[in-house]
Amino acid sequence: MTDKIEYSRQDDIAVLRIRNPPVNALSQAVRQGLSDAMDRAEAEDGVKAVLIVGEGRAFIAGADITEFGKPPQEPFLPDLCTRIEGSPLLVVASMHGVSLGGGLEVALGAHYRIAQPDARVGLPEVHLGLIPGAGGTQRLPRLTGAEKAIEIITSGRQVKAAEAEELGLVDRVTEGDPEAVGLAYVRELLSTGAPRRPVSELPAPEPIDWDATYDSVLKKGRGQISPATAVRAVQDSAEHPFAEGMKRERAHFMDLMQTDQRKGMIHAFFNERAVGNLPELKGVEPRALQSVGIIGGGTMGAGIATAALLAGLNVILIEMKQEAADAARERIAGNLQGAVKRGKLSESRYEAMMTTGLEVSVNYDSLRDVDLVVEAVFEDMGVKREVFGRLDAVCKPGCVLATNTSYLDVNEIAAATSRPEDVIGLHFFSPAHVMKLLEVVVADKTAPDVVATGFALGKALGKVSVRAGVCDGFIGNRILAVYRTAADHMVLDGASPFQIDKALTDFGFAMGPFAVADLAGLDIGWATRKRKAPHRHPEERVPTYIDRLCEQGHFGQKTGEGYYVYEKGKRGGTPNPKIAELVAEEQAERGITPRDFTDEEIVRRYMCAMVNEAAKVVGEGIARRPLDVDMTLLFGYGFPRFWGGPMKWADIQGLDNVLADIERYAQEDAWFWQPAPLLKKLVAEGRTFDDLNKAAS
Ligand code: T1G
Repeated sequence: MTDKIEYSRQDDIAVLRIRNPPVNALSQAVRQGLSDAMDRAEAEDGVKAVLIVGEGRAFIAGADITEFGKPPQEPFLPDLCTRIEGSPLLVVASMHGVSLGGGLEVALGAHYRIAQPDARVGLPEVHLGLIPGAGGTQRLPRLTGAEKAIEIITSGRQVKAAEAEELGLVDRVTEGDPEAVGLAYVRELLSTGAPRRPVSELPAPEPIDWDATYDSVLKKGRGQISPATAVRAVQDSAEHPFAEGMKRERAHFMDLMQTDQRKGMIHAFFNERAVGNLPELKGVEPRALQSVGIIGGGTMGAGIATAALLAGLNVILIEMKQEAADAARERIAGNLQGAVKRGKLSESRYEAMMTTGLEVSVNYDSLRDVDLVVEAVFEDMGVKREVFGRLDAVCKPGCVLATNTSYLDVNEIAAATSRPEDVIGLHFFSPAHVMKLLEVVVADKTAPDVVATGFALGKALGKVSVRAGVCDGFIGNRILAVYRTAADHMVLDGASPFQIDKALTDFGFAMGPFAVADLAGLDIGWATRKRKAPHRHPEERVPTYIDRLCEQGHFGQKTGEGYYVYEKGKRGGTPNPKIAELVAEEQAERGITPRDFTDEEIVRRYMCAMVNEAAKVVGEGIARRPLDVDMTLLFGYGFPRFWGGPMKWADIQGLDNVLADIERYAQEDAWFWQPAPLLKKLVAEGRTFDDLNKAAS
């Protein structure tokens, strides 16, 4: 037996304790150990029941994701679950922490299930581009019915113990040591002569409208295929005997295991964790972080304050005037009330945050004891430097001074203080208490422990923090500017903004670039174009048609008209007929004869522009690794998670194919399509962006 399973006897009960830190993933050794331990329990005299428990903080977190993509090794998990279920002994699972994926499937193979009140169960395989592959799509519907099973599987959500008990997923919820309460439950079952209760022998679920369910899940998946596949697997549980259903589930599972979407989503899973592991921060202690000062209580400042309060930090928010300070307090209250309404925050904790957690002031002296200050004032260098000069005078030695600027030079801001080593960029994304991405922008003189403090704040706020160097737009906005320009060029050459938006939402983006521009406000892009105009390269193609709309005061959703026309109270907009006229005028001025674009070419150009600029960002060291770009685009820019990020997408396409396309496009516009040196280097060496990730981690 492997050392992953500790076998012990409590009278007539065999206890199988899984020991595979950190979360008892079902590695081959664990599967082998469980199988051997079941054999042993059935062979020993006097054993009437088996109790399965997990050591540490989780029952079982699921199959071992590090094994995916490698040849499967026996015992296969579905066989193990069926083997456990088929035991002549009474088998009970005592669940605590999380029981996810294969973890829940092992528990469903048991005859009874007891859980801790704070335990959570779920089948999150769709978040990995898969479906449950060890009987989950066959056993769960037999307990909860097809509709609820499909909701749980396609959402991948974690179900709290109380709800799981209501659904019949667990039989008992009892507080206490999982082994102790498990043993007591087994003894109760034995004393009452409770029968073995194989879930597979329960009646098949009642049929539902499978095709309608499949269609709605497919639509909701926005291009991701595994949730819809799960519907078909559950349908199999209703239409075939259990054994046949298991075969069909396995076939679906193995097909999905081969997909690019599974590669992309596993890439995202591991790199969401790896992105915060920076070699240069190993052993670097962050500074104390109990109280946070925020300068500016507009949407961004109030959002940051909300995130900090929700993380249990004390917040002192500074505004220039009492009226603005009061408005900021209202904004924060509104944000927190949203969390209360969603059941994420209790009324009592809300009251505590708004009374003792938050102080709003018009006096900078209130900041003298805070551990970190982040400013979210107007995006103007003069204003920022003035604020930092005041912070330098007021804040205690060692206080971290952070700017939330989205593109200004953090070195220049740091130079406004006597302590540039304490200055860092913390670029939040609006709404700051919702968006997960945080760019931690490291200036030339930023001290390592200040960088570590930026990451510590990000972790406390539940962010995905990415280290960025200083340049215009850091990582995300710099790359966005380029792929957005590629879209603008396609409009000038004949594609409509509406076709481009649709092609990209079909590719998996939540919104296309023009709908995003309407949401953010066309005035922002307009101001950026005016700011950059004096420095433009003569070869740059910058469309002006949309400026005409801005000059008329149309800035998108906030004014009711932009690329789209928005009706009050209606979601989404309809294409603005003015756009075609404005584009045609500019094409005539530029002597362009518009041509047709296929959706495929639109996506390809858009993605090649994104990857090319991303390769420059990595090559220049603005992003440490390609995975840092992937996580930036996933968590800040709505990039479809099932591709894993633009760099993973490029690896899957083949970097040689991407470079060939860029070189072909460069024949039309050599200035815009200058191939990134890093991309050319990797292609020449036959390496991938993932090879770089491995070398850098
Ligand atoms: N396999 C391998 N490693 C895993 C793992 C897993 N299933 N889950 C977590 N880890 C590692 C993780 O990479 C990290 O490593 C460490 O554990 C702590 O994780 C057949 C096929 C369990 C809720 O999708 O959701 O079963 O970075 O930092 O925030 O149907 O991890 O320390 O080196 O996330 O407390 C289904 C995935 C698999 C669950 C804990 N299960 N994991 O969160 O810690 S597919 C999942 C999680 C499956 C079957 C199918 C979370 C967590 P390192 P962490 P956490």
